[in-house]
Amino acid sequence: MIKIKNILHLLIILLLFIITGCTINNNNKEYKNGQDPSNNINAEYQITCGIGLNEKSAAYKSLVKFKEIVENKSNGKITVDNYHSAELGDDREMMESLQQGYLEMTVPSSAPIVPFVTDFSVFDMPFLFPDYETVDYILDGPIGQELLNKLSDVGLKGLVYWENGYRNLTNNIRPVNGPEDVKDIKIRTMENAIHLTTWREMGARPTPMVFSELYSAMQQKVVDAQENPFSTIYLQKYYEVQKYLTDTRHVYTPFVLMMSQEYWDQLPNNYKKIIMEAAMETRSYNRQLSRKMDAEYLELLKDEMEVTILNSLQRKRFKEAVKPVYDEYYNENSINSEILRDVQDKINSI
Ligand code: KDG
Repeated sequence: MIKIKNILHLLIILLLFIITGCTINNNNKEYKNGQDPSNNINAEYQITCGIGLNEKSAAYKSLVKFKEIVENKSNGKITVDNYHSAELGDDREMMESLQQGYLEMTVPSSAPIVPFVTDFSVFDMPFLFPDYETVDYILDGPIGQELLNKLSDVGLKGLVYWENGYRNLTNNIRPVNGPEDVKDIKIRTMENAIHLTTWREMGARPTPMVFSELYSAMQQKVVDAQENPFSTIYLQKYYEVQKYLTDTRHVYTPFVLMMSQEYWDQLPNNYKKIIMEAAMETRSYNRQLSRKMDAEYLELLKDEMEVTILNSLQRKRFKEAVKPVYDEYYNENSINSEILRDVQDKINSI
């Protein structure tokens, strides 16, 4: 009698499961559409990764390459499923998902990392990196690695730096040739104190906002301006809702390829080696692709927007206008200004 009752109980639960179509849980994870994407039954490990940029971005193309390398080198024992366009949340949400074990990998900008590891704020300093040579020298050197190591203290395993790129200003109010032209312009920034301070110093009115809300905010004129690399401006179609573009190149933002530390720790060493090899291979692939696309998309944007290319004197005036941001950074007790001093010393030594 007990046996029949148990079987009936099981059948009811199974029926409820089928009727409700409730989300498939796999390793404590919930997928947005209720489907478990790891359709490879041989997989021992399944990595799900989310980013904010769309499928045409260098970041997503680099994730596809990462997937290819990892699945080939592990003979399908590790599978990678990639999501784009903030389908799994914005940068902060995805990093929190890594910490909580609901997601294995993400690639945020360095700016949203700052609330987790303050020292990443060094990358938000305006006009810090004069060129790609200094970017690669710092990111791939001891200072860059020291920052990646700090992520482990907050449950995140920093692998390598990919590239978001040099950020440029777009707006709907007027052509911008100097800092005085951004006065009173409502500009969206990433959720980051230094970005806010930088634009306030120039007389603009900055508003922090997650990436996924930016297009509609400009469309509805909630903000007049934003700043992002040329590739993002083109691929997110910001030219549809923005009239003027200036190549300010005011900040270089890296992406950080990172995993859940908890997930990383339980991987066998041979699989950790495969993942690190894929991260290193895609690092150079990503930066080469990012730099190629940025140059190409600037040319395409010239057909869509009124573009101002600053001369050295104009760019110098922007640098002068944001100098107080450095004074504030060095005087701000809560920030480890030693890292900034190290970075500046190393850049000056090149
Ligand atoms: O995943 C995309 C985000 O990293 C986002 O930060 C991109 O530069 C960006 C922005 O302006 O928010």
